Amino acid sequence: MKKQVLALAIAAVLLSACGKKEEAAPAAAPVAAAPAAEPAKPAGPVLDAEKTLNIYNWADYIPEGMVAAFEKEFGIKVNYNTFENNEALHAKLVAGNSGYDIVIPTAGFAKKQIDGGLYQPIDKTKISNYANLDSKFMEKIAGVDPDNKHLVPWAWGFNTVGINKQKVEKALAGMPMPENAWDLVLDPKYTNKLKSCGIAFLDSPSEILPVALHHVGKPAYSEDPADFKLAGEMLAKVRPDIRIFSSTMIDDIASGKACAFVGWSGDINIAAGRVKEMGGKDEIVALLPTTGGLVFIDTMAIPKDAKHVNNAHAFIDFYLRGENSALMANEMSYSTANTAGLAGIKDEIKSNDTIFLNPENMARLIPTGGYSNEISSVLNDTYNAFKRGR
Ligand code: SPD
Repeated sequence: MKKQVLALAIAAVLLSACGKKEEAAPAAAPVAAAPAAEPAKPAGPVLDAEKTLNIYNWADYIPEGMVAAFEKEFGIKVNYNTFENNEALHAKLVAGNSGYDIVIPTAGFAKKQIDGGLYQPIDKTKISNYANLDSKFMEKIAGVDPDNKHLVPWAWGFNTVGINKQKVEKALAGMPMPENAWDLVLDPKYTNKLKSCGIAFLDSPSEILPVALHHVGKPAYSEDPADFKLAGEMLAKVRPDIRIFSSTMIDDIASGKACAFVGWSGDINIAAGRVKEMGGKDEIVALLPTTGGLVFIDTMAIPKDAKHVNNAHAFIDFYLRGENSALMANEMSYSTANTAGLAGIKDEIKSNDTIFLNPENMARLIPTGGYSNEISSVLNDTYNAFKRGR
């Protein structure tokens, strides 16, 4: 551990020596005439002449006020748009000229985007806070992005089963909870009962198929069409019981429209907090299935045709400040790969074992991965047939 801290400190020192070119950010207002001997204040980061930054991120995935804080400090106008799944982002990138300077793909999904040359390398010399990143995470991401050339972690979490405890207990009417929480949403024995209070699924092939494949005993990121057939048959059995397909289900959960859901850990925790804030009595819980939740690591990347590359680096550097990563974990209930953020994370978040997992739960998680372009038609067809119900 000590070694890691030392390594991070050394890296921080090396990175702080980065050069500055082009136009600097507006300097802070002078306070008083400085004595001649005082060292000059470091210049701000290099920015583009056009003070614009276009960001494309998942819905409900940034602390309130973070964009405004960046705009104020750097004098940059941020156009911030959201998408609902990796497929939507992918289509924009493949079409080209997306107009975005920063996008937030999931690492496993981004592999084919990297291989297809859709991103430009990150210039680490422009990111003084790069050393804040946890080397363990960077090694994981290097599996899809060798040498961490293109992807910088945003947050991580896992796809899992969530429930509204009181509503589920009532709908199950005395039937005990299954040992494996995935059965609540993937076994008709349970879905037949829970349909009365509403079952919601994330709406995307790459969110549902890995979970379904894993549940039928196949690799989550299988490339074998026969495995998809099996997963599709299993999904078809629960399809009549599913009420909602959505990738923005926080409100549906908090307002009681769904009682059991395949969702993202942080979004389920956000919904739980919202119910409490509204004085609701129901407990919303993200469960830790015995066979594991599906890990994802979301990352920042700069599209190859981005127009405001310096501004993008300035934002990435800003986001990697310890206090901003802490804000992210505190407000969005997702875990961070930023070691400098840990001290600022609230105890209630640190002690939530669906945000900061203990080693046992961590070991159970289904590792992150991605599908090749070759299997994507099988993946999409299986999902579409499931959603259509035939
Ligand atoms: N509220 C949005 C959270 C975004 C989570 N990204 C999930 C990617 C999983 N593949």
